[in-house]
Amino acid sequence: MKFLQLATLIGAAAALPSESHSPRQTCTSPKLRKSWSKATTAEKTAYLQAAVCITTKPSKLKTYPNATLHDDFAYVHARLSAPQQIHFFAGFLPWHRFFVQVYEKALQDCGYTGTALYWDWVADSSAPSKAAVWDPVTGFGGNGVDTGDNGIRKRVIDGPFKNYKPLYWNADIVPHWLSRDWLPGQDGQPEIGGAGYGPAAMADVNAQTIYDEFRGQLEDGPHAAVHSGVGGGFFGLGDLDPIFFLHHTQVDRLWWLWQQRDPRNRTFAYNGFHNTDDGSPGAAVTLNDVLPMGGLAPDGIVRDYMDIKGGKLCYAY
Ligand SMILES: *[C@@H]1O[C@H](CO)[C@@H](O)[C@H](O)[C@H]1NC(C)=O
Ligand SMILES: *[C@@H]1O[C@H](CO)[C@@H](O)[C@H](O)[C@H]1NC(C)=O
Ligand SMILES: [Cu+2]
Repeated sequence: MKFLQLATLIGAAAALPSESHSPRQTCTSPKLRKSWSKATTAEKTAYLQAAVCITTKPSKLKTYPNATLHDDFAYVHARLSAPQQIHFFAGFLPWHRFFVQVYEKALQDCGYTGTALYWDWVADSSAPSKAAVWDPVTGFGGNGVDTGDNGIRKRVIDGPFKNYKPLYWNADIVPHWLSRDWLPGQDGQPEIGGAGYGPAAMADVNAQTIYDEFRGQLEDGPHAAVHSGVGGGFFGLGDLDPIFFLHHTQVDRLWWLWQQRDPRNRTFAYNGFHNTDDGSPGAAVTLNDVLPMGGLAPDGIVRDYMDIKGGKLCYAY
């Protein structure tokens, strides 16, 4: 009797549809990704040291004589944005999930033993300029200022990246200092905005039940509001500010939270159309679509980046 019950249970578990999508049950100890404000000082220091290491290591792609590995990340992100292969369609979420993973590996190659960390800007939305991520010692430094030596751009003058000179601006060679230009506090809004990425904004995004509608509202809404709130090189493709990866790890976590509301239906939920040069909808997306990584890592397949504990991934939030 006891054996029969057990056999029935095993049979039922094997029949779960979610199981059939992840045949490789290799993710036995997923690594926890924490928020920056919950990480210890030692963890934050180790992360920042490795992030600085990436800005000093020579380029892997050799796109320019004095390019660094961090410049490679900026270059690939900008290059894949024209024509648009990574934003403004379904592929936005799996591509950036993959990009964060490639960066996490680069941090580890620089001696970091932790995981990607995220900036929980929903939690910080009522006073974003006070967020722990801007700390000059245990964070990424603060707003840019007019120093007169950075063209029209405000220059970040504190924190670990004050001496980092990004090579690219939108994949063009434009050496300049890292720039930020926070949205001023106005109309009852705190500095760096906040209403666009607070709990109410996220509730609207989370109300979407169709993958590509969720993706579109998250990308065009809170994700974009953080980019424009921080401003400067973070506004567009400009700098690929190192804070980018904390921002996109948060976007990744918000997608995962949405998937977790109905994991059987949503873990592999993926729909929508590719972009085309003339703006008309392209081919329908599929889980077999390629995720290009421009030489930073071998290209991936969307299906392998849908489940954070399956395919090519093994982490938790
Ligand atoms: C890289 O070379 C350019 C000149 O081509 C120079 O303007 C820039 O400052 C250099 N960057 C670094 C980090 O040395
Ligand atoms: C899964 O999605 C289908 C189609 O959208 C829907 O009919 C079904 O109720 C969903 N299942 C659950 C458990 O929500
Ligand atoms: Cu992007």
